[in-house]
Amino acid sequence: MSYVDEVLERIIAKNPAEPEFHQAVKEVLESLRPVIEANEETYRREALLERLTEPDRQFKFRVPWVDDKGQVQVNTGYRVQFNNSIGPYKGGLRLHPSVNLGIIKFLGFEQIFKNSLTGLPIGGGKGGSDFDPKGKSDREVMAFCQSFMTELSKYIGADTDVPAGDIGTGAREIGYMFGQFKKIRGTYEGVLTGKGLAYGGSLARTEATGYGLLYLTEEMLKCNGHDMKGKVVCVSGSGNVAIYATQKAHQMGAKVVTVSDSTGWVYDPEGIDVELLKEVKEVKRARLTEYAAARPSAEYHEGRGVWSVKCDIALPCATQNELFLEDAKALVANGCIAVAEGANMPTTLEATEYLQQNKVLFAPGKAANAGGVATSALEMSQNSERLSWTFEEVDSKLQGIMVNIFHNLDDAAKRYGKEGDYVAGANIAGFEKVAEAMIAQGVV
Ligand code: NDP
Ligand code: 2IT
Repeated sequence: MSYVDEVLERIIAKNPAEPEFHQAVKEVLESLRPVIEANEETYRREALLERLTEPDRQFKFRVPWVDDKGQVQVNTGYRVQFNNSIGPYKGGLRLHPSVNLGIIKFLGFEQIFKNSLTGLPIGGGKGGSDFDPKGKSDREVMAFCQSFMTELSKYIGADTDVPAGDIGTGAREIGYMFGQFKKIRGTYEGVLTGKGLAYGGSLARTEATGYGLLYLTEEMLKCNGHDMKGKVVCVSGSGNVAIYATQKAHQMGAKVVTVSDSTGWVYDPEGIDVELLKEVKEVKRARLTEYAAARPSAEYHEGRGVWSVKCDIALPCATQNELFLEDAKALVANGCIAVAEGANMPTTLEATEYLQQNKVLFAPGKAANAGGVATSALEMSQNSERLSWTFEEVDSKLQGIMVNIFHNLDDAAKRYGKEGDYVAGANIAGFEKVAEAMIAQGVV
């Protein structure tokens, strides 16, 4: 049996209840086959794939807090420190009722390669909790965040592990967590990114993932004889990534006609009104029904359906496994030319394969959404030098990083005779640097 197949089999047997983790590992290892085969003896002796797929360590802890009625609630907290061979662990904190160890491990594993692709010195980690911020008062969110950080603070630090936002964790949650870290540890350090501008945050971090997604998409289109101008775009999600992807797409002359949340979706043929969307989602924390109620051109539909709308470009920006094979078929039938993942692993393996077979340009999340973590690393740099850069400075660095990522994965794909396969390109380019660092640092 090949080394890749052996490792895949062992991972499934060892971690049976973690389907998302299996999916992420399978995608990476499948596309690394040519690299592994070319170096099989060394990698086997080094047990490189076994070491790469086993986290350095993982923490699971109780998070008790008191709700507004005086009732004690208990959630589970996680932090998986996956790989720090190229820099301190770095990755977000997801707060969503679906969170479990397998989901945090898939996200942490993806983060290793994503962070490597940024070209910046950051390792891979991820964390979160099954706490649901939806419908909670600010006081309840603060109570949860303080309790979560009371435990998490034992494991993190500006030079060891630097968490950030993800689904359900935005500026409010990061603020409460930063306050608690400072109170417990007594140090003022850049231990979290995505901080408010008043206390060490970076300009453009809020926009970075969505903007970065569009910078990479535009470069991919350009290198394949297209551009963003005049394109019709379907976006899913309506959170941080979706909002700023929509804003940048509009700035580039495209028109975004859909957004969604976990209960329904909006079709707005005149183009999504970003200011209204921000008001509904960032200020009121309300449902998309409120967007539709305030916007005469918009139709609201219950359930899922974004990918049935005819578009040139699809940008899944909500969550994992939200674009299935039947969605991929609908996109191809409607003439879609490109799919770029704003979310982490939103496209199933079968859907990805179908899109690629049908010549749809496909940019995987670990490359396309790397602008968020890249700008987090720029926030770390600013914190270290105790300076703040202008919006333009950060934004232009972000743009350079995203263009560079695209060319790195394009080149890596070509080197292995897989021209245009950006999934393979991203996995290979991300892996090469991490593998080199792991081998150079010995068996640790
Ligand atoms: P937000 O919490 O701001 O928004 C998430 C959006 O996705 C919401 O519209 C939410 O709807 C929807 N959503 C979440 N879970 C589900 C679900 N199970 N089914 C349907 N819809 C769902 O998160 P972000 O925008 O920050 O994150 C979106 C994606 O981008 C995630 O995959 C995240 O890992 C990834 N990402 C985020 C980065 C960042 O910097 N924030 C960086 C790189 C990747 P509802 O409000 O109804 O729950
Ligand atoms: O998935 C991701 O890359 C993030 N949620 C951002 C991580 C970060 O450290 O900014």
